[in-house]
Parts: sequence; structure tokens; C-alpha cells
Amino acid sequence: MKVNLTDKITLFLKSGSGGNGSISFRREKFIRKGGPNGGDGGDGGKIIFNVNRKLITLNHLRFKHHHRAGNGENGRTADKHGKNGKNVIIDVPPGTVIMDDEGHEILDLIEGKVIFLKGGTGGMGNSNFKSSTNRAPRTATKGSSGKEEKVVLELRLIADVGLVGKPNAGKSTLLKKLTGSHPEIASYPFTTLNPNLGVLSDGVKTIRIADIPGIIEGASDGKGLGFSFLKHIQRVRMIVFVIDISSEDPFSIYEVLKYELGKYNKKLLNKKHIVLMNKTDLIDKEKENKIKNTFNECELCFSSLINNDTGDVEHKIMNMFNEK
Ligand SMILES: Nc1nc2c(ncn2[C@@H]2O[C@H](COP(=O)(O)OP(=O)(O)OP(=O)(O)O)[C@@H](O)[C@H]2O)c(=O)[nH]1
Ligand SMILES: [Mg+2]
Repeated sequence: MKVNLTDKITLFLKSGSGGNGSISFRREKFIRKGGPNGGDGGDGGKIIFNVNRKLITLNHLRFKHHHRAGNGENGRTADKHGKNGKNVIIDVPPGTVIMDDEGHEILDLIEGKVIFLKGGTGGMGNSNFKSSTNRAPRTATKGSSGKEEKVVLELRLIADVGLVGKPNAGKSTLLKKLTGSHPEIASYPFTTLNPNLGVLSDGVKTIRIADIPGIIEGASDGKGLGFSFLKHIQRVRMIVFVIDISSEDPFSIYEVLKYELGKYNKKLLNKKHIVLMNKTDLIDKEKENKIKNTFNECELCFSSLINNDTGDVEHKIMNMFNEK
């Protein structure tokens, strides 16, 4: 499944106003001057964002741009508190960034719930104002108003697995074979200019895989497309290094990739990883065996993606993903 990454939508949000406090007095048979019994107003409803891992796009919000939480009810007689206004809960996928009108980032939602706009506070009923000098206060306060905000929601790539490799190694081909998405694939370097996201699912687990542009030696110094797009894989749980096994020195390619990743952020090197040697159709068994010995420390897979042979990379991703 191919996922649209550059989802962006504008929402108009308003939390509820607080209800007013009430002014009332006890009126009961045989009690002539009953005291004050005006209840407090209810609080206004909140606007809450809730990260829902089942969502992968913002599409469900496309047709509803205005969200208003309920107002608190006014306080009532007999010290009855007005009901609080109804909250509005907006579900968003993990990786949703909330920005203000001018594009400044306010929140980066990865998990959990966040109260974004508090509702107005309910006003106080006159029973709060009773004192020894004023037994029949005619004072109550108004509820405060709710807050209003225009925000822009942007979905940033959150992938579970990142594909890393030199240009032309077959990363986009792998994404296509595993997820059925249709990234651009071609026999020249830097075909992929923007990251692609696809979803691999076995019916139970859903794993999001990101294919990022190719990395070359010196990417950290701005060579090729640079390496700023590595931000998209900062949060992945694991990395699949895709290497063209027919290249002259696959091991030094692996070293270069790790070096460039480490320059971007050392933490990327601590992630679980698999090394996929692709294009086995272009080499003989002897080279394959040699590589097996050189890379004996790694989780190694071999594939000829062009021949639809994904080796056991899918199986390894699924297994590794489950491990803590
Ligand atoms: N012979 C052979 N060619 C392959 C194999 N897998 C992919 N290719 C070819 O290699 C070329 C590059 O594949 P892509 O999937 O576009 O590579 P990429 O790593 O995404 O490249 P960039 O987006 O440029 O970084 C294409 O012409 C593919 O058809 C393979 O197993 N064997
Ligand atoms: Mg590509």
C-alpha cells in the first residue's frame, strides 16, 4: 500500500466556554429567608489530540475542518453544578506535527493524548459569596470564554524500518516487492528524490517501511543529495542496508554507509539492522561465499529482486521487528 506522506491540513479549533454561575435562593415552605443556593457553571469542553496507531494518514480529517467543543452549562438552583461541556477528541496518526498559523511547530505527536485547548472555567454561583456580613449575596461570576486557534497539521514520515543504501542499489525495488507500493525505479542514480513509504502487513502486524534517497560517500558534506533526509529515519526501529553485491567492494560500501549515518546521528548506528546483498543474479557463487565470510557478524540476506527473489529479507524483518 502506498501512503501519501506530504499530508497537510488546516483545522479551526474552539474549546467550549464555561457556564455562568447562578444566582438563586432557597425557597421552601416554612423557610422564609432561605440562603443563597446558586450553583457553579460547568467548565467548557477541551480540544484533545489522540495518537491512534491504526491511522496512517490524515485523510479522515479532510472534510471536517471546524471542531468546536461544547460549552459548559450554567449553574442551577439548589447548588446544582452545570454540566461540563463535551470534549472533542481528534484522532491523528503518529508523526503528526501541529503548527501554528505561521508554520511554527507547537507539538510533535508520537504517542498518547494531549489537551491542546482547555475549555473556559465555569463561573461561581452566589452560594460561594455568602459571608457573615452578606447572607444574601446577589453576586455570581460569568464563565470564561473558550479559546480559538487555527492550526496546520502535517504528517511527517514515521517509519518502522528504513532502507539505506547507495543510489541504484535496489531500495525502491525492495520497497515495491515488499509492500506493493509503486516508487519510481530506474537504472540511474538518485531516482528517488523524496522518501517513499509503504506498508508491509502479514494480516496481524503492520510495518511501515521508508525508502530514502541514496547516500554516497561525502553525503555528510553535502555530496549527492546530502543527508538531511536521514531525519526521516531517525525514529525507525530498524534499518535494512541494501547493497549491490556486484559492486567492486561491497564491504567498503557498508562501511561508508555506516560512516555517513554516524556523522548524521550516532544513535542510528545502534539500531537493529539487516544487510541485504541484492543483485545476486550478476555474480557467481564464489563471490557470494566470499561475502558471507566477510560479513559474518551481520544479519545477512541475499536477493535478486529483479528475479522476484526477495531471499528471506521479509521473514527477517518480521522476526527482528518482534524482538525487543
Ligand atoms: N540485475 C539486477 N538489477 C536490479 C535488481 N534489483 C534492482 N535492480 C535494478 O537496479 C536499478 C536501480 O533500482 P532502484 O530500486 O531504482 O534503486 P534505488 O536504490 O532505489 O536507487 P535510487 O533511488 O537512485 O537511490 C533498476 O534498474 C532496477 O531494475 C536485481 O536484483 N538485479
Ligand atoms: Mg530509489
